[in-house]
Amino acid sequence: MRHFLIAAAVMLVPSVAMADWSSSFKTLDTDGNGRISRTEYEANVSKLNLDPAPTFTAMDTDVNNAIDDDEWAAAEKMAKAFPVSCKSSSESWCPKGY
Ligand SMILES: [Ca+2]
Ligand SMILES: [Ca+2]
Repeated sequence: MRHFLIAAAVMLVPSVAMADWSSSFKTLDTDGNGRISRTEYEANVSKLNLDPAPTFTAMDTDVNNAIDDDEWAAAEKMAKAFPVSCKSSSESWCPKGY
């Protein structure tokens, strides 16, 4: 039983190679109000080592100058769907038609 639990715990540890977006949200939301402001994003995005990092404008789909949970989740999906050719570009965020 003990061995089973250890094996299960190992499988639950996320790959360190993948960015953990839900903890990244907390890293960016420095005042803890549940939304990432443009100021918070631009001050802290470099800590995440995202390559490429989405631009604030690309994520803020309702243009209220804040990234909420839903917008962050959408950004995660976009980033993980990024084609390799897109990643080789230094452009901040690929055009929608890729
Ligand atoms: Ca905030
Ligand atoms: Ca927004």
